[in-house]
Amino acid sequence: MKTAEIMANLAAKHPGENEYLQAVQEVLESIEEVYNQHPEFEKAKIVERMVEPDRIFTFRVTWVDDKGQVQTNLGYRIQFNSAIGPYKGGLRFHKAVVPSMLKFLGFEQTFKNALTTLPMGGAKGGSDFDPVGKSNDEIMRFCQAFMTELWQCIGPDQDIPAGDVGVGGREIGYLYGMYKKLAREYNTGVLTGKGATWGGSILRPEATGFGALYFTQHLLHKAGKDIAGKKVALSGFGNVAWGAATKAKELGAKVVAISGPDGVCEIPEGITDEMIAYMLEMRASNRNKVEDMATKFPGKAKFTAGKKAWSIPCDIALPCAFQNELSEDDAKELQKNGCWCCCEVSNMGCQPGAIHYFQNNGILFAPGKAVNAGGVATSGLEMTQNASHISWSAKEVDEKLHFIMESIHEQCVKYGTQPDGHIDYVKGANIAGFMKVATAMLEQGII
Ligand code: 2IT
Repeated sequence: MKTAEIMANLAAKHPGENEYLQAVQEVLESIEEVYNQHPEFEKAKIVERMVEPDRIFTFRVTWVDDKGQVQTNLGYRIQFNSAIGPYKGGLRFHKAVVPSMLKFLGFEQTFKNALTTLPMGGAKGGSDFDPVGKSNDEIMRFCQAFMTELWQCIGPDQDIPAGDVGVGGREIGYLYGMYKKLAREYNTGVLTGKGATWGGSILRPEATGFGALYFTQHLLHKAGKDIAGKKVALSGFGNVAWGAATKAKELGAKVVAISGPDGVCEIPEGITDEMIAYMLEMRASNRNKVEDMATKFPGKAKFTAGKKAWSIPCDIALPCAFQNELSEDDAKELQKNGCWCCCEVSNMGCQPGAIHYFQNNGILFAPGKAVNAGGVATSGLEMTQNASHISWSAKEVDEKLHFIMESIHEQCVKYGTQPDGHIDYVKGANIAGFMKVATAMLEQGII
């Protein structure tokens, strides 16, 4: 495989799509050696086919705001790869959404879903709609307008969206309501992350964060360590950060920082249950300000404007917010302040320079597509429950999630253990996911 040549071709076809190119580059670097041992992959041009989405839907979404003004946004669904199952992946509502962002996410999703042990292909979608400052009614009208186009692209056996940044249980509810009206289909399996009373899986809201902590525990145990008593700094305060904070606290860690676009809240005594519950209210308010935590809990949470969670001394850093949120300089600052482990919970949360810095300086590091796969895995469990018209208990779902995260960790160890014995989790996750998708593509012929 000629990585440089493939990257140059891709860059020429998708000029300026830096996030997409960054995600592809990381995977190709990891798999090059294994790929070269399989001439049948080269002959079938597996990599050249895998880096391009199967298809992209783009549509206009027009809705009316609370002032009666007409608003227009763009909507997308990118069906990336269906080699191992129907298209599956979240919807992101964020003002910075552009095709490059959704292509990177769809590409990552393909490998992540392959790691979950479940038969799901990769997809991503969303809109440049900005939920910040919107009322509940505006969110509903936007979701309904978005679905008037999206419904044609999806189906319980074709493509199953879920939430991502800016899309949680509330949005999935409005989206499903409109899907039902348009499609006259009452199969709840068309979306995951639904409400508990209408087909949603118990533990799906918590699953990304819980799964991330289960993975972190496996990684730490493998390195002869444990999370109990350790200081954890995490970024964000949305659904993923909430689940991660809940489980970290339950496992005996002290969550000493959460952050938002406005700055960081340092919590020297560790986050409390009340604060964790308040994270949900902060998300629902659409204010997007972590400062609200300090206002609500004066003396316990100390807000500093313009600073990241990575400025707070910790043992373990958990990026839980957005891509490229942790730079090489942040990685250096973390290490200086005593951090020795970073598990990426957000998709591509660390910049390439940060990953290389961690890896070259003995800091344990694992990539998002392994660490955060518990979210989509539990979406897969939700699909299974919907298809068989049953609901599992929290215990059943949690056991399955545990099993899946352990299996993902094992796959990373299997494919990522280096000749000197240390485990390269980036390589491990990328090679394991790639081998599964590539084998499926090969067996299905040139399509
Ligand atoms: O990035 C992700 O894995 C998600 N946003 C969840 C996708 C899903 O289909 O549950």
